[in-house]
Amino acid sequence: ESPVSQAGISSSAGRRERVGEVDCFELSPSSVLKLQKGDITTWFVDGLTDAIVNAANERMLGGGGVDGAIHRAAGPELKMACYEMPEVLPGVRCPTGEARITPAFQLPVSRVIHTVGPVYGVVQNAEFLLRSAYRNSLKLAKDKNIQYIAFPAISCGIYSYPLDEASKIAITTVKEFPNDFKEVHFVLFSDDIYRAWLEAALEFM
Ligand code: AR6
Repeated sequence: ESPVSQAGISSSAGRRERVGEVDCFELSPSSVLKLQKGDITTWFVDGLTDAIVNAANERMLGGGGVDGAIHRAAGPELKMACYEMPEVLPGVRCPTGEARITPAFQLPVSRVIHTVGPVYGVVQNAEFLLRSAYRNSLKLAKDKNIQYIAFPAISCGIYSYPLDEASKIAITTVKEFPNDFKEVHFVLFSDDIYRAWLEAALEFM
């Protein structure tokens, strides 16, 4: 029995391949989507053309969850770099749905892309804003010639986006992006989130 059916997930995707702990799906003949469980602060490919995405807040000065973990691992220079980003409104360096880029300092990747997902249940257009957060992160990465990018599950912690909806949005936004990245990764912190992403990838890829 395959690991997929053992996990109780309806199997369909012919283009899924499991390599070690990583699930791989073809985005294009030269581009792969990869899902794995893990800690995004230790993820890297080459330290030159790679970036991780941070699920930040509009102030961009750190916080809990993955944001706190990324700031701790990057060191205090990251907060200084964020602080220097211009405010577009008082206290707002990155409006919800947009993205900003900084160096990564002590992290093993070359850059950190900071994006802000919606707080679920507070705004009407949460789906649009979550899509925008993924899409604007991908656009910024492409502008900066990033070849390898890793996302966490934006809005799925403190901002409490339901996992089944968030995973569909994340996977379909990456799939629909005209991307020529070598690899787009999701590094997912817990079993339930990893399972939701795997189900969405099996359904939509
Ligand atoms: N690696 C990968 N994923 C992680 C890690 C990690 N090291 N740590 C946590 N996660 P959250 P949000 C997962 O709450 O919902 C912050 O205070 C976590 O399990 O970090 O977008 C910001 O400053 C969850 O699946 O982000 C904002 O104020 C996912 O990362 C607010 O939280 C996102 O959870 C943003 O809330």
